[in-house]
Amino acid sequence: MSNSFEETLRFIRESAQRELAQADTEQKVSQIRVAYLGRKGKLTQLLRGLRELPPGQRPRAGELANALKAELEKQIERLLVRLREEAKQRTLTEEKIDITLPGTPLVRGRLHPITQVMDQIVDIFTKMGFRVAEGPQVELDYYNFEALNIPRDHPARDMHDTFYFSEEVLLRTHTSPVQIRVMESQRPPIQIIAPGVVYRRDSDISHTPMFHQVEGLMVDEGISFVHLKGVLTSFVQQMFGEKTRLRFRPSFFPFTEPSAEVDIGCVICKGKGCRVCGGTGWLEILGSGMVDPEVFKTVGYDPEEVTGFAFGMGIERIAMLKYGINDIRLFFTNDMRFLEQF
Ligand code: 2U9
Repeated sequence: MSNSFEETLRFIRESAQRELAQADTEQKVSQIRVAYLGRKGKLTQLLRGLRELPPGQRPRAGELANALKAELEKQIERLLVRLREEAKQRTLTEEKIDITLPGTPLVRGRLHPITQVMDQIVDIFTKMGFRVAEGPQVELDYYNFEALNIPRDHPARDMHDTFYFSEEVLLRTHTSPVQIRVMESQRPPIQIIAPGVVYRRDSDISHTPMFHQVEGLMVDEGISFVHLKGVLTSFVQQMFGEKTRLRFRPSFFPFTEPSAEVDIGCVICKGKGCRVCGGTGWLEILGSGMVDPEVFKTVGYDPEEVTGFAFGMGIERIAMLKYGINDIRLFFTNDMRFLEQF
């Protein structure tokens, strides 16, 4: 066999080993493997060149070259196993977790105060037999106003600062359209509440452009003001306490006749008179009344056959009175110091 072939083999062997001795990462070892044993590697090229040797020298040369190939492969494999193990040990020591360190405290979530009050109100009425009804927030002028006895030129439209999309389409200013839709689709008896979000162009210490309402409607033969008083008295006592004083004060709404607003004895001064109740000793908490016969006619009910009562309240106002909050905007600024108190 030619000396030069053996020399080349020795040279390859020594240089591969020298390089492997210095390789301290898996990546470097892989690069060495490619450089010697890969498709264009030094040893692979040499093995390919065997066919240029004289036939008599080929078997021995092949044996030696293959032996070197096997030796290098074994060496590389052993080195890789060692490096992987060393890397593992390093991470185990470096990434040790100190279980005595204090953890990051978890912030406990809770329901928004408006949701809590809303749930409580819904609970009180569903226990009295009312069912929850829902409807769209983007409404037609017809359901929000016309069907509720509020025609276009009616002065009551001024009370509702409305967000309009077009002449006919608007953001509902109360949940009353839900009751119209329910009456359109079914016959009495009806006993529903309509909780939900409503919108009015108004913003100050006691108004936000979006707020929540719960309205109620009970319709059947023989429903009278007595039923209205009974249901609302029971509601007030469950919501504000059994001993809460209340009064029904005559009022006006286009969709009810007669109408009454409900006041409770001031929760702050207990009726003595203070700034919150304007010195009257009373706080207005909801509006109510007997459904106007015009509204019944619009949905195809005969006002000679059925009567009904309705009521409506703003949830933010109820929550403010219940918790003694003086600025409605606190509900919507997402200040954790405020929200965490509920
Ligand atoms: C139908 C018929 C009658 C719902 C009613 C009130 C009185 C009322 C206000 C309370 C505070 C709105 O959020 S607020 O500004 N609501 O005073 N709402 S009677 O009467 C209806 C509803 C639907 C078909």
